[in-house]
Amino acid sequence: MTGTELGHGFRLVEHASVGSTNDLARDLAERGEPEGLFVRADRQTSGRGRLGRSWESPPGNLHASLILRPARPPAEVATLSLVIALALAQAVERLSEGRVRPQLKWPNDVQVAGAKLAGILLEMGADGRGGCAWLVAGIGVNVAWAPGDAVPYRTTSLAAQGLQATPRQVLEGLAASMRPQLERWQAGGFAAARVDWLARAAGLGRPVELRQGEGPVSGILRDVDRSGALCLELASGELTRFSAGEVVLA
Ligand code: BT5
Repeated sequence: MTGTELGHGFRLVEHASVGSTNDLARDLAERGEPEGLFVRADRQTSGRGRLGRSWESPPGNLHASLILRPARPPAEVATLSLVIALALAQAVERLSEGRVRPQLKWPNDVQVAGAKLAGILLEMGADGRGGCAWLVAGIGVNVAWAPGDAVPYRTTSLAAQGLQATPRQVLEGLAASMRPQLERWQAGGFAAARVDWLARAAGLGRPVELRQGEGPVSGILRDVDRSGALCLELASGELTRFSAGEVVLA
């Protein structure tokens, strides 16, 4: 077993600079590392987002990847990004003593007042029997720095929200809020976290555009259902569920 005790049943290894913490965690997972290990780096030289996008990862921000071996059905595993984003939002709220109240944008963003604070990137390995052998949850939080005009939407950092913290402090807070969330997910899936998630949902009842493989779809964001799917009300009045894509709030 690798790492030192982080608390709440998690372990930690730390590096100064890596390509991507997800790559390190993935290698360890493939070599049999038990779940519960966070790999953290001060900076990443090729941090990534979803769909091959890059993630700006300067020193002062949190870049960490958690190895999990989820025991729920593989179709549900993607909902861990919703649950981890919820845990992160709770951790930030607690660290700020209630002054910062993050919202959640389906499926993987944590926002403050419409600006992106953090993102989650899930990567999984198959077990050859239709299941998931390992999952790596990459978590990037803008603690000290946000990219500003370098990206095509609004971003923010904890520092910009008036919260001074080290990446390690944010990770410790996240570990504390993540443990009960993971246990609840393990017992009841996303359905058990849904009410808490919706209480922080950004854009409920508002017009959104969902960008996805078959082209953009516009509608009113009505719900995220018990399976974690996004429910949009289309112009026809029809309610349609989506399991992947990117929500852009109008
Ligand atoms: C995400 O992707 O939001 C997932 C980000 C996951 C990063 C963590 S850091 C630890 C671990 N190791 C990794 O290599 N990755 C994970 P996505 O929803 O695709 O958003 C990516 C987009 O966000 C980019 O295309 C940029 O426009 C924008 N972006 C890049 N850096 C950003 C930052 N620091 N803050 C806010 N937005 C950023």
